Amino acid sequence: MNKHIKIISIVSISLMFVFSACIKYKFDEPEKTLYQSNLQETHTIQELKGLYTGKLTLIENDVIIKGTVIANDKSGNFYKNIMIQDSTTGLQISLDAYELHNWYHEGDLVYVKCKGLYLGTSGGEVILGSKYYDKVGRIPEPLINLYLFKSEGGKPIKPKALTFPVNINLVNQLVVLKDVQFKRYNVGDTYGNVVLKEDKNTYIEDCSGNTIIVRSSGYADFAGDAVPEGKGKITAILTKYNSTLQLKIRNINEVVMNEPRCGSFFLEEFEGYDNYDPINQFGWSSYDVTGSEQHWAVGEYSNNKFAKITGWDGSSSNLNEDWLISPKFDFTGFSDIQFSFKNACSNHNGPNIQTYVSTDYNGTGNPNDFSWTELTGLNLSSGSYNWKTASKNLNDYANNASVYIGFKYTSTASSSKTWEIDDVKIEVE
Ligand SMILES: [Ca+2]
Ligand SMILES: [Ca+2]
Repeated sequence: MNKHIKIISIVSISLMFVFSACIKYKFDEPEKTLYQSNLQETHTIQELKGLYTGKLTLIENDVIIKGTVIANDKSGNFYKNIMIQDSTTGLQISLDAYELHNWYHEGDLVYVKCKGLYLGTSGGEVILGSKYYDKVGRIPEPLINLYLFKSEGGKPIKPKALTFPVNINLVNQLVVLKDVQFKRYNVGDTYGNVVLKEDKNTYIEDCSGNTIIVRSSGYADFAGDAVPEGKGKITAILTKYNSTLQLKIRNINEVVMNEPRCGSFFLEEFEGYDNYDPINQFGWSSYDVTGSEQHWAVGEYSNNKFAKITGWDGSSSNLNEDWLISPKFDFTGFSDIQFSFKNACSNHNGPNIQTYVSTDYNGTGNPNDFSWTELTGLNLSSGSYNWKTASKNLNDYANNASVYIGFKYTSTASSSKTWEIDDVKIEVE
């Protein structure tokens, strides 16, 4: 074979490979991803949602919507659904199929012929799908291409700026939240529950202490990643589950936190709490050792929230031992650790609040099964709900990776004060 023929043969064989690769790609992808270019939307997404009657609603007319894909199942954080968005709002479409990201990429333009589909709710939000008993369910895979059509000309949607207080109109849309950080107790922990494969909440805060949940699936490809320490921005879908606003990450590369953190090492003002009773959020836990009727809860006075407990039931005192236990603190790398908190109490007779530190507490158990060292000489309120600030250096705990602070409340059958705790703060150097 002369040299030229040899080269031509190689080129031909290479072209055959390229050609067959193209054919294969075409077979793999488009059979479920139908393109149809002559569709015209009749309704905005907002108008479509307006057709929901308050119960499972069949779309009987020729309603067509158009939207851009803002989320799919690529990272595993969204399961069997895609989200599309137009100029009015976003919409979850429930689809009974896997690997939806191979059909509906972020930025793809999608038309939905809604006639024959149903509107229903999930977590209080209107979504689009098929009928499943008396609820809205997933559109069966073989039927998807009767309703969803792709069109040329799609491009990724730019996230809208999210600020506090959250604009509820941005729910179901792609948003970006800037100058925020994960709450201290989430740092270094995982995004999702990879062991139980369950959803998990982590919390984002701004430098003024406003917070929002970041909810991540245990199946997400980033579920086992460590939550970053720094401050920065997060791009995600703003979702709402009943009254709870949540950010859902679609791609972990959209969490960019590499600036220094703002604020104190730790500050808890108890303002962001939505479960008042008992306190069991943001890494705090209440452990009720005795007197199950009474325990630590969030109280509020003059637009200020705080942790509160009393053994007084309105007519008599009751026996109680109740612990309010902080998130776990990692003091690795710090030598100067200043701890302080505000406290106030009622004028009743009763024991004072006691403050302890533990390096062996496991985060969930009965605190009496672990070792605690009492912090003494603290500046405590003498009554009339006058706030005092107690402070103490915790330098003895420098470089300890697991430190808990516990506020121990006790009352007896004959004496009980009301105690309040606020502005629990740690500064480190
Ligand atoms: Ca407060
Ligand atoms: Ca109790």
